[in-house]
Amino acid sequence: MSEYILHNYFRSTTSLRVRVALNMKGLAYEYVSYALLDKAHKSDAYLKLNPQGLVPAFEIKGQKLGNGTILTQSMAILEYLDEQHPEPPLLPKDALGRARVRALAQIIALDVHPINNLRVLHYIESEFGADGAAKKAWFLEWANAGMTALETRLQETETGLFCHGDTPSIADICLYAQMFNNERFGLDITPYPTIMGILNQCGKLVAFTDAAPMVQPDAPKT
Ligand SMILES: N[C@@H](CCC(=O)N[C@@H](CS)C(=O)NCC(=O)O)C(=O)O
Repeated sequence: MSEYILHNYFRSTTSLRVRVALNMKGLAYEYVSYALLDKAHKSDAYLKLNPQGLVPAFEIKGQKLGNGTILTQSMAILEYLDEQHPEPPLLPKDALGRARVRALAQIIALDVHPINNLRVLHYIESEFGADGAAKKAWFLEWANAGMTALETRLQETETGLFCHGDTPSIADICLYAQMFNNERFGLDITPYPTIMGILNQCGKLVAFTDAAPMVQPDAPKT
């Protein structure tokens, strides 16, 4: 019996972040799917788990912390998992290293992902008439801005096989997850050779590939 339930969706990149971390830590979990296109994440039942109506939500069975047996916000969940299950670490041991890794992760988690999220794309469509081409242009503008900044930061000496040294951290997790959105919108990755190299390293790790959208139980069978 697993201790955790991940309320998520195969294509959700924030869910994917948590799946990678769980895999890295070797933690089993129950997978509960909410089809975003069917608005399952806006159901009353799901809003009780996460009033934001966003996936993922992470349930710890049998814990009584007030009402808070449900964790939300993927980055908070990653840090919780890292604190509870320190091996292998998702953050460096030194404070400067942690600040660097969090900054790299946040380029994606705070400055790219939120403005390219499904609800934002729906909103610019319904309120401002953005068609498919306009939504793609919107996505690419902000994703390329983030990738450009990240590629520049990755020229720093702390970068190794991964974003920080030779082991994966939350920065690599965010980058790997973002890659799937980038691909869906046809972002050209070739201007970002360091990012490409790091993604290649992530792709060698089963913890990452097992978290990929198309191998999840709710992914469409092809
Ligand atoms: N900051 C939140 C963002 C969660 C989020 O935006 N999840 C997306 C899927 S990747 C979602 O639920 N989107 C549904 C929508 O936009 O309606 C986190 O990191 O957990």
